[in-house]
Amino acid sequence: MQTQNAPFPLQQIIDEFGFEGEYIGYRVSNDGHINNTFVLDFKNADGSSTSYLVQLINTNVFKNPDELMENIVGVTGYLRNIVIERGGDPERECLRVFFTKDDKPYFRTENGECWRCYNFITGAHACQSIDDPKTFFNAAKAFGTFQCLLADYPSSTLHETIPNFHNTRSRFADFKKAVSDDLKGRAAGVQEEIDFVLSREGDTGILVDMLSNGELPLRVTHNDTKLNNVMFDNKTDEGICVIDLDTVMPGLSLYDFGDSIRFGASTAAEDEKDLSKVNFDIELYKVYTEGYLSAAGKSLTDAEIEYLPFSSKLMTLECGMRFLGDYLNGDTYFRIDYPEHNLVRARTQFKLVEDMEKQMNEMKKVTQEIYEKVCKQKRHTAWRVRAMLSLMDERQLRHSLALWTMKNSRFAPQPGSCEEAAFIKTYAVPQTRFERVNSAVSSNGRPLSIFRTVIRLADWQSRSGQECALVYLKAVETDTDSLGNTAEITLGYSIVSR
Ligand code: GN1
Ligand code: MG
Repeated sequence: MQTQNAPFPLQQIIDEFGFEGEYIGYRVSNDGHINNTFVLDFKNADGSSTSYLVQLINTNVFKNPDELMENIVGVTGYLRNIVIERGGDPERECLRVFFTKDDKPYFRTENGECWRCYNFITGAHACQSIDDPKTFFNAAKAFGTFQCLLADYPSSTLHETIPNFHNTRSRFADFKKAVSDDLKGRAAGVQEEIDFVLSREGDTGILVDMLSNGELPLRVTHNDTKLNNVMFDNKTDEGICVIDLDTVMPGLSLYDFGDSIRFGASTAAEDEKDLSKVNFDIELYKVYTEGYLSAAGKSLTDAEIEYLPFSSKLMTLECGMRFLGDYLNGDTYFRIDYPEHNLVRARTQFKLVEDMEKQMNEMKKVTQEIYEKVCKQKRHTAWRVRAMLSLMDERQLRHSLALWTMKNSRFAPQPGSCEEAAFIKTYAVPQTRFERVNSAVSSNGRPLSIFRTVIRLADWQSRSGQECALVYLKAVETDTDSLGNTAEITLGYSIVSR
């Protein structure tokens, strides 16, 4: 047993989390710049093996590990339920927090180190760069879906694990402080890079202001959507699980989109020294936009769509100024492998910003084109359905569903060959999970939400032999009385078959 040299308190980890089996060894898995991650392998009595992902939480970055883990326990539990409801494999499609013998989501060593443990996702891999554009498309779908799944998560229960994380204006203020403090005397050597940032101050407040003016909606977002924060299935290459949930907080969809483009739509690594190799790749931008909009586009507002290109540039500028600021501060935040590492990273980001600025018009054009292609039909349906909604109550919904099924299902009895009432009872609307797709104000001024769900009728193949899926929507109005109590009233349902 390699207990002696392990860079983690092995025996304590085994005791606290109650791992069984024989310890085989560990692998270092430090894809990120913040936490230290290890995979620990154990051999079970029956000869099989089990691996665990063990992480040393960076408490310099995450100052309040209790709040951090409360967020993650909440979000992972919520996602787990959805995966189970959808018939997926929760051990592979979401993270699971292991609890200690004292029922805590992490433990603290005598010297203050905080250790946590997750399930190790088997049969999957992370990607550091894009060899095949399909990978980027799959990452986009995974992040877009992640955002949709969390659309109804109670965001008020989430702690802000890093305050002002993507508040670019406040990041800019931090940067200016790093320049004026110049703790390591490095500023004079990087004046050109400093000026690059300072000349773009005007950009830094744009999204923040739109959020506070109500022009952009606050959502539950991931906030660190690097390509290597998705696990891809080894066989299908689908993005099966979004990881690194430390920064899941209320935020803008644009943060998630922009940060993915920053990292993934580049022709080189984040720390490539040869800047001639670093270019913004608009083809990859298109691929990501297509994947992201196919998963989340229908729930985005027009303003969100419009600012997708700008957010890509802004998130890249923000990350660059964070790297450069950390270089000036003496590299206290991001893990580095050599003294100039943060400076090298900052330079790649600025090169990408320049490229994006040059291609901004083209980015805007292709974004609109993709949006038209991917989302227009769905939007149109949503509006048409909204107009019909108040016409249908639940009984009528069941009725239509049953009739639709009779007409389309290969196995259903023909209309007339059985009692319609009995049939309707059999094919009652199943319990299912709705996702919010649109918000509006009802005619009496109350907030109105449109929810959507898909019911797959796997056993009832259609006459053409294809799997049947029913999409249906419901409208819910929220009523608030003078004491602030709220009640949700379902106004109506509508089916859109597909
Ligand atoms: C950090 O941990 P990692 O490597 O996924 C950072 C992100 C940066 C990213 C740059 C908590 O992410 O914000 O965009 O490095 N995470 C935190 O590569 O600061
Ligand atoms: Mg991270």
